[in-house]
Formats: sequence, structure tokens, C-alpha cells
Amino acid sequence: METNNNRVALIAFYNTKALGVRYLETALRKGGYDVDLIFYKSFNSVHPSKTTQQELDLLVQRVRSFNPLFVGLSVMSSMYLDTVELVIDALTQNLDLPLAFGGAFASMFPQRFLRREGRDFAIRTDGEHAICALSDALRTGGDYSAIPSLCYLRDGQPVVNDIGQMEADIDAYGLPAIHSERACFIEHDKAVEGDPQLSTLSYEVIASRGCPFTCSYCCCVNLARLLPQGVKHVRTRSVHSVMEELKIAKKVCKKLVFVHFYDEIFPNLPGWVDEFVAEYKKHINLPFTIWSHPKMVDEEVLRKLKSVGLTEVIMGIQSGSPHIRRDVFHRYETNEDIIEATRIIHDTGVFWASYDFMLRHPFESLEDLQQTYWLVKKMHGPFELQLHGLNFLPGTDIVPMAIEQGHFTAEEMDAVMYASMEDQFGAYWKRENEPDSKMWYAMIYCLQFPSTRKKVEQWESDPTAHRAEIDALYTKAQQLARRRYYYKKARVVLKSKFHLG
Ligand code: B12
Ligand code: SF4
Repeated sequence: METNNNRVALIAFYNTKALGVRYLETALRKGGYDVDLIFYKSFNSVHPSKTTQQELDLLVQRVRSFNPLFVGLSVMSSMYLDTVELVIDALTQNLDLPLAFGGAFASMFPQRFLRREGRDFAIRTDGEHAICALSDALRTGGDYSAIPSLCYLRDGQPVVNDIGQMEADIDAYGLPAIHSERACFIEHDKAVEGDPQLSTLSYEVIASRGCPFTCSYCCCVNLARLLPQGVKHVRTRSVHSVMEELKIAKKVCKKLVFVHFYDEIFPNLPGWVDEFVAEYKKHINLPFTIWSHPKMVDEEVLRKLKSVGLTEVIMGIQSGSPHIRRDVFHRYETNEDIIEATRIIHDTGVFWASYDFMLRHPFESLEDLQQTYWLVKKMHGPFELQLHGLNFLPGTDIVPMAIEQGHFTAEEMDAVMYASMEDQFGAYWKRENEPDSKMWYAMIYCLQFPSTRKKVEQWESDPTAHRAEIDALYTKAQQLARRRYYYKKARVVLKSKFHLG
């Protein structure tokens, strides 16, 4: 049945900057739809919390008063599924509306969200064209069955259409909605009108989609395997498109002092960096951060980027054990590659280097952990260490590996992957029960600061004799890390405001 309802509500979870829904808003508006963007709760990895009944009520109220054609839920991560489920229940019990699901997790597990025939839909990977086609079909009462990338139920069975209509040139998707015209932010039992991004100090942008690497704990390779033949695993925007976005961001986000490039790997196409450097200096001129990879660090590129404001490079190293990196994580860089990458970052004089590690997981022996200590010692500093646990993400290659190697049964693994968000964000395997693993972890952590490093190096040949001292030193290093955090933030603001070197 045809309707003249041209309204679509989109919900982003725990991410007030969510790029996915912002791109969809642009596509829908171009297609003639009015969009309400609901940012449902903000991100907090330290104290993650499930939604409350009051927040669910506010959401239902908001959607009811907008009266959309359907509601789109962006399920990027599995780590907050408990809240997503509560939202689905609240929407289906209180409002009889179709729901559409998308985002990285929904792309990998679309069937999970198909419960009501003719009412529930999922869209895999790029959603711009498919969400417009679905909106048109729902508005006109047309046939949605052949829409590329769409999933739905027919006779109780899931239909998963082939992924299609993906733009090879992602500039064609336009710019994400930087200032969403009609938005609200639901958090702490309140709904606040307006786009929460407008008051941000830091703007998040991606200049490309996809990653060339195949790490076993990350969904990127699994998402890449979904792409139709001929679609490149990494698609890069033009410098012009990125600059247009940043110019608007600078204009509308009045407090902006910093830019985060969240590309899995910052673009390294021939000529791209040179054009970027010239344009960024001319139009943006704000400090910025990028993610890199030991195999992608290039001295000339970093020097150029530094000359126009590159302030921080974040690089995943993950383990100092070649066996863990190669056989478990499917990362093929050598210790020498890693040390050389840290040297380059150091020599180019980038203000801040942050290195990520994933430690104390079921695949790791004490010897592997010790190898991380010895590698970190050889890395060129100063640097910040981000020591994480390992999250088993559904659909990643490391999951069947952990089951095959007997670390978990399939049931145990499911319980781990779909645990509450509090449990998932705190996942450090073996944390409590292995004193030696705890001690070596603390020793690695202490290598970040000159004062704690000096001490720990004195004890490294016989650390068990100094267990209590190492414990105390770790507490001190944590205090230093807190102070360093405030120093870093303050410097970025000052540098941006007063153009300090
Ligand atoms: C950039 C990024 C981030 C940025 C986000 C920046 C921002 N402003 O949005 C930051 C660093 C903040 C981040 C945080 C996290 N991330 Co992240 N992130 C990514 C990354 C690398 C790219 C996502 C992105 O922006 N892509 C570009 C946009 C345009 O694409 P998109 O979001 O996929 O949206 C498109 C489609 O999916 C679809 N779509 C999206 N929503 C919807 C909704 C509907 C209704 C429809 C129809 C379609 C649709 O259309 C969009 C436009 O084409 C992905 C990897 C990947 N390849 O997806 C991981 C990824 C999504 N993140 C992941 C994780 C785990 C997290 C964290 C939980 C990490 C942590 N432990 O803290 C948090 C959770 C944040 C949150 N609340 O969701 C995992 C999720 C896997 C999982 N099972 O959980 C991924 C897949 C990487 C990985 N490790 O495997 N992330
Ligand atoms: S390099 Fe990073 S984004 Fe790419 S596959 Fe590995 S973990 Fe994922």
C-alpha cells in the first residue's frame, strides 16, 4: 500500500559520531527522505553500562512522535548487543514498525535480526543504495525481494540477497552528515535535542574503507570476504572529498581542536599524501592523529604528515612473540619490522606514539609474554603502551582456532562472545589466577616511563625476587599514565589554540 510517509529514524549505539548513520542520512536525504538521527548512549570503555528503562521510554516516545516509515538500527559491534536487544524489544512491543539493521556486525550475522516476516530487514555492507531502495519499496508498497544486499524472511526462511550496488569510487556516497539536521542524544535518562557532535573537540573522519591485512581477531578480513568480486578491499576517497568534509566540520564544530583519522590504515596511494599535505595545510591546519601498521610506516610520508600537524601515530603491535603474531594473530611482520617502524616514528619527531598490545589471552604462554617484554625494551621511545585483553569477536578467524585448539568448547565460546558488555570490556583472560603473568604484564607496562623503566630493568634478571616491588611500581606507573593523559590532552588544546610547535 502506498503512503506519503517519507520519514526514516536511524539509531546509532554508543557512538555520538557514528559515521555509518551519518552517511545513510546523506543518502536518504538525497533520496527525498526526512531523517531523525538518534544517538543512543555514548561510548565508555571504562565503565560501559546497559541502557535503562527510562532511556528506552524516551526512545519509544521520540520514535512515536516522529512516526517514521521504519526504524534503522546500526549494529556496528557485538559488544553492546544486550542494549540492542532491549531496544528491539521496546520498539516492537510499543510500535508496530518495520525495523532495518545494518553495520559491521549485522552485515556478518544478518539472520540474527530477522524475526518478523515482512517487518524485519538487514542490509549487508555499504548501506547507502540499499536503504534508499528499501525505503522506496516500503513507501510505495513495492517489491523489495530483489534489492541487492537486502536480507529478509520469506515463508519463515531467511533470504540473503547477494551484495551489490557498491560504489567503487566511494566519493559517490557524498559526505557524511556532519551537522545532522534533526538529531537527539539519549543518555543518563535524558534526551537532549540536537546533534551531540557539534560540541566536540575532536572530529572523526575516514578517508578510506577497508583494510589490506588479515588479522585473525578482527572482522575486517571477514567483511572483505563478503565483497563481490572486483570490489577492492580498500577503497579510498579523493583528497578533495576529505577536505570538503573537514572544512564543514571546522565551520560547524565550533570547539574543534583535533582531527582523528580512523582509517584502518592511513591512505598511501601514490600522490595522495602530497595532495593531502598541501590541502590540509591550506584549509584545515589542526593537529591530527592516524592509525598505522608496522608494514606501512614510511619515513617520507610521516615527515610530510608531521609538517602539517600529525601529532600522534597509533600502531598495533599486539605481541612480541613471533609465534603468537604469525600463527595465532595472522600478522606477518617480524620483530625487526616492528623495531624499525618505531625507529622511524621516533626519528620523524611525531609528538606521540601509541602502541597497542593484546596480552594474557588463552593462546599466550608465559614465554610469549616475556618475549613481549624483550621486544618492547628494544622499541624506540618515548611511547605510550595500550595494553588490552583479547576480545573474541563473532565471525573472526580466531574463534574456530580457539575451539579447535581446545581453549573453549563452542558453547563456552558463545558465552564469551555474547557476554554482557561489562564482562566483554573487562576481558583479560587469566588475569586473576596467574601471578607470573600478572608480574610480567606489570613489567611491560613499567617500560613506558623512564623512572619505572630504570627500576624494572634492574629486576628483570630475577623478577620473582622483586614481586612486591614490581607490584608497587606498577601502581606508580598507572599514576604516571593518568598524569600523562592530562598532559597530552592539554598540550593538544594549547597547540591548536596557540599554534605551539
Ligand atoms: C572506524 C571504526 C571505529 C571508530 C568509529 C568512528 C566513528 N566516528 O564512527 C571507533 C574507533 C570510535 C570505533 C570504536 C569501536 N569499534 Co570499531 N571500527 C571502526 C572500523 C575500522 C570502520 C567503521 C566505519 O566507520 N566504517 C565506515 C562507515 C561508513 O561504514 P559502517 O560503519 O560500516 O556503515 C556502513 C554500513 O555498515 C551500513 N550501515 C551502518 N549502519 C547501518 C544501519 C542500517 C539500518 C543500515 C541499513 C545500514 C547500516 O551503511 C553504512 C554506510 O555504508 C570498523 C571496521 C569495519 N571495516 O567496519 C571497526 C569495527 C566496526 N569496530 C569494532 C569494535 C569492536 C569497536 C569497539 C567495540 C572497540 C572497543 N573495544 O572499544 C568500539 C565500539 C564503538 C561503537 N559504539 O560502536 C569491530 C566490531 C566487531 C564486533 N563484532 O564487535 C570492527 C568490525 C573492527 C574489528 N575489530 O573487527 N570503531
Ligand atoms: S591491521 Fe587492524 S584493521 Fe587491519 S585487519 Fe589487522 S587489526 Fe584489522
